[in-house]
Amino acid sequence: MGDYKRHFLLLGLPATGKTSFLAALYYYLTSNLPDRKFIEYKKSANTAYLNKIMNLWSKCEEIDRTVTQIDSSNKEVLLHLEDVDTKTRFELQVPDIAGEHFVAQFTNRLWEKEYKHEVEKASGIALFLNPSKIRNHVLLDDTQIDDDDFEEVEELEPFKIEEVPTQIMLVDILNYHYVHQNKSPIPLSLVISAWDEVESENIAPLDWLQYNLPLLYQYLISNPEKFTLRVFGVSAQGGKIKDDDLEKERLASMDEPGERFIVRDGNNINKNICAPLQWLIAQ
Ligand SMILES: Nc1nc2c(ncn2[C@@H]2O[C@H](COP(=O)(O)OP(=O)(O)OP(=O)(O)O)[C@@H](O)[C@H]2O)c(=O)[nH]1
Ligand SMILES: [Mg+2]
Repeated sequence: MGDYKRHFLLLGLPATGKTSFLAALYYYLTSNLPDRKFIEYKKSANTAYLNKIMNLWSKCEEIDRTVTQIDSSNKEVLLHLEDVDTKTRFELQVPDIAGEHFVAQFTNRLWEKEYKHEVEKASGIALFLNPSKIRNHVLLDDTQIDDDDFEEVEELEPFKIEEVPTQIMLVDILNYHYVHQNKSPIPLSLVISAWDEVESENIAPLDWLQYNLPLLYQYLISNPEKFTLRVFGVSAQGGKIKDDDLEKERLASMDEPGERFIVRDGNNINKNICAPLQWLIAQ
């Protein structure tokens, strides 16, 4: 039985669902759900943090922004897992890092030494995107100014680097990661979170990416020597709990919280919340 360590990065701009996913994953690992792929064979040293986020998740309460926690914006999380089918045991290291950290990588062009070590150790990345938090690109047509409107030029907002479109920021951040890591290509599990909010469109996650973030899509599929890509639509909560009391009540009253999971992988819809990590582990 080989014991080994797999180290993955949870990467994502602020409020993209990283902590909610981790909370849901921890529920899955420690629950009695049938047909689990992985179980926790030994308690994590980060159990207090994991229990805290899991309890909020199970009650459908909003989880604190990771950055607002007093002690740190980076929560080390080390899980001791066993693959149920093969009985292989391994350590899964998934630091829960605040999204602001990734915005700062883009705006300041700097990495902390510690983070560099995280990247060097990583054998895969789970990149989170929240469809309702995307800053869209501006079309050239939107910026055309007629002679009559000339005076308006004076009123244009100054450029703010933190306000560039989401996909530009992500391509840049991903390229940084590619340059500094040791595995080529890097397995990249792209998690489109809050999938419950797009689910009605009945679209495969890869197609969603192509239509909504074409630059990011093209960057990822045209650089197979950099990334091996798989796209998942994931709802860790099962629905909207913010500003929707009825939906929150419906979700919170479900007997089995694991029934809330929605995972879309291609055209397949299931409740296997660990799928994005399972795929990374298999690479
Ligand atoms: N509808 C819906 N909203 C979700 C889901 N998962 C997360 N959210 C919402 O997305 C927002 C951000 O969730 P977090 O899990 O805190 O995101 P994060 O990436 O950890 O954010 P930072 O720690 O700030 O970087 C919250 O308002 C959540 O309620 C989901 O499955 N469905
Ligand atoms: Mg967080």
